[in-house]
Amino acid sequence: MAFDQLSNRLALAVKKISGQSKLTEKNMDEMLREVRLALLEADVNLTVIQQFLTDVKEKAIGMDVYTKVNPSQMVVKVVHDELVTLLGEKEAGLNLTHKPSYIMMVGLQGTGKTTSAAKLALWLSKKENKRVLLVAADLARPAAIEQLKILGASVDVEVFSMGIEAGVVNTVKESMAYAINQNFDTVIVDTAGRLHVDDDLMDELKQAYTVLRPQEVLLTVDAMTGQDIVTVADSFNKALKLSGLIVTKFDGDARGGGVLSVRKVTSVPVKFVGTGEKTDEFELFYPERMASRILGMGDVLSLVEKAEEKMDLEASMKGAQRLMQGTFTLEDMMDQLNQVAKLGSISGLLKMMPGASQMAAQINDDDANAQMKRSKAIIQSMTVEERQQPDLMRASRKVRIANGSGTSVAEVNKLLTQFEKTKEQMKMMMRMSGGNNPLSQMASKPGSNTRPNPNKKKKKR
Ligand SMILES: Nc1nc2c(ncn2[C@@H]2O[C@H](COP(=O)(O)OP(=O)(O)OP(=O)(O)O)[C@@H](O)[C@H]2O)c(=O)[nH]1
Ligand SMILES: [Mg+2]
Repeated sequence: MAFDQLSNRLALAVKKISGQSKLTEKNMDEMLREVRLALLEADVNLTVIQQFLTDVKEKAIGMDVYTKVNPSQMVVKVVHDELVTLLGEKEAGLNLTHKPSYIMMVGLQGTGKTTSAAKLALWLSKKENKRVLLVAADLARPAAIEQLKILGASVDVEVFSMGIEAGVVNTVKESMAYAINQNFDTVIVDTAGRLHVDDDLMDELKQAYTVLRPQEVLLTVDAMTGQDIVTVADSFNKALKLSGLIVTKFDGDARGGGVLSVRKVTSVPVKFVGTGEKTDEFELFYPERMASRILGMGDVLSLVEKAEEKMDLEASMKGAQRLMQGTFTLEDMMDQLNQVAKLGSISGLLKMMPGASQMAAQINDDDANAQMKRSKAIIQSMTVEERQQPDLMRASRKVRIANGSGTSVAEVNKLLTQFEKTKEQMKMMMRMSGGNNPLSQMASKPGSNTRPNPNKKKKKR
């Protein structure tokens, strides 16, 4: 797929920074350098790259990511949001308010005009419930009309043609009258291509354009042509005022630079992508999803967002910090249980974490919830003293707690064992990772999600 290489490169750049326990201006600059190389390799326009990096840096400073919990993921979010901006914020959609609305397909030879015309016809009739008419106005060679007729039949859409001798302007005029008369909603006009942008081609297209006065002029560009996309889009846009791009052959291994640059340089949005030769291999272009895909971490982003919204970060951090320091108590454990409950189902959470989806499949949410509730009840039945010093727990106390929480002594014991185990596992994880995991980052940044914390220097592991 297009963008795969860029995606791998960016993932590497970002992975490097997420291995850092602390985000500093220095490792931020290092990451930006990697991002720059990745974009250069993907053949993104130089001015676009420069602006992109400046924006990312400014946003990161503006968000004060250096004092945030898990700052590296914040940086990933900043990079992601800037990619979205680059690709056009929101899906562009088509202007279909006129009846009939006219869509003109233009593009260089072999870029996929005819195929995309049929794909779009299918998409409009399926998704938008439109009665579509295809018009054969590529009269450069007889085979073009035949190709459109075959494609039209395969998507069950009528094709209007007056043969090769009729002339482009005449064909367009007649097709408009026919569409109005026959009550069509949308008319898609297929036109001829050339090897290069030349005056002959532009003259012919301009004539058709003047007659048709289309609401949409869609330029097909081949994803594989890289930076040429920008140059071609620019010349077509000057002559015809493009309303959007269809990027074809996205299923190939294009580097993606042209697609990433074209919006910024020409202001023409990408509206669709073609992802194969078949007529249903065609998708609306969503900048948001594309950016997530490029970064290969769409789900982590929603997880960060969800956590930002729902969790009391301050409280979680304190708990995590004490966990690291070995001063984690049952009270903290209850806090954590409450925090996790706020985020929704356990399996849902696991699914959002890369590599944990298998674990998610093994979890029964009802069991997990019931278990969590029982654990909370047990802790609630303890005195403050007992919560802070579980070692105090004797048999008689355990019976009291079991009765108070409607559980059994066995379950109380199980919880206490689990609590000790968690503490042990945490210590082990800390030793193994040498502090390079998200939890240790949390531990080293107590309560620092908004305000600077005077106790910051006191961290220890
Ligand atoms: N893999 C892949 N092939 C595509 C895609 N879109 C078009 N093609 C193929 O590209 C070739 C050219 O497509 P056409 O639709 O004939 O291109 P055109 O712009 O109409 O070409 P001319 O009319 O000769 O200028 C055909 O073999 C299509 O099957 C796509 O999204 N993916
Ligand atoms: Mg064609």
